[in-house]
Amino acid sequence: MRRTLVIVKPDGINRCLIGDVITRFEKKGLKLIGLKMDLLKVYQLKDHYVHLQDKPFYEELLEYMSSIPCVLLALEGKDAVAVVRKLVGSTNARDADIGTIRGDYAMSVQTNIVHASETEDAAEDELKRFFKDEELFEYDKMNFNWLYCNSEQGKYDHVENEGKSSEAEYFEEKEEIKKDQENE
Ligand code: DAT
Ligand code: MG
Repeated sequence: MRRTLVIVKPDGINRCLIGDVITRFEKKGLKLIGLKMDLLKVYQLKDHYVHLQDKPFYEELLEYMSSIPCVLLALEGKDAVAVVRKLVGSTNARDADIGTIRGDYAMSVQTNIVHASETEDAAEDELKRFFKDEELFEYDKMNFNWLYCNSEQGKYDHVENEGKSSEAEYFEEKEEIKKDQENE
């Protein structure tokens, strides 16, 4: 399972979209493992947006993101980083696909409702930047077995022969191992 960060930005807060944004991720099947409101500090944002420091809109971006509190979500799921980016849509909300959060709710390249981590490495860095360890939770959620099949849950990971992904193959493999052991 992977973890990723989503920030409901100041425009998302002002447009009364916190609930809608959380609902989309929940309904998709992502597990909320952290949730809080926080006024983001400029020093945090300077790290967060370091890749944009030479852009003309950089100062404006820092000011906008620190203007009012944001809502931060830590989400967990299989391939969570890529899945969340797909649900969020492309940066320029006018180009974003309909059905995505940005495509459905926004008109701008900057006031585009949410931030979502771009890569798995970035996600881990960003979660550390904005959440303390004790603000992220591990718990069993009862929809897990309805969301993922056995191989997606990693139940066959111990099978030596890679590529055995279906349940039938797994049990065939187990039978063979059992027979071999009996014959030894
Ligand atoms: P994303 O948020 O899709 O990961 P990014 O990392 O390139 O996109 O940019 C981060 C944020 O910076 C983006 O959500 C809004 C702002 N931004 C990006 N391009 C911009 C532009 N041309 N003008 C104003 N703000 C921009
Ligand atoms: Mg980005």
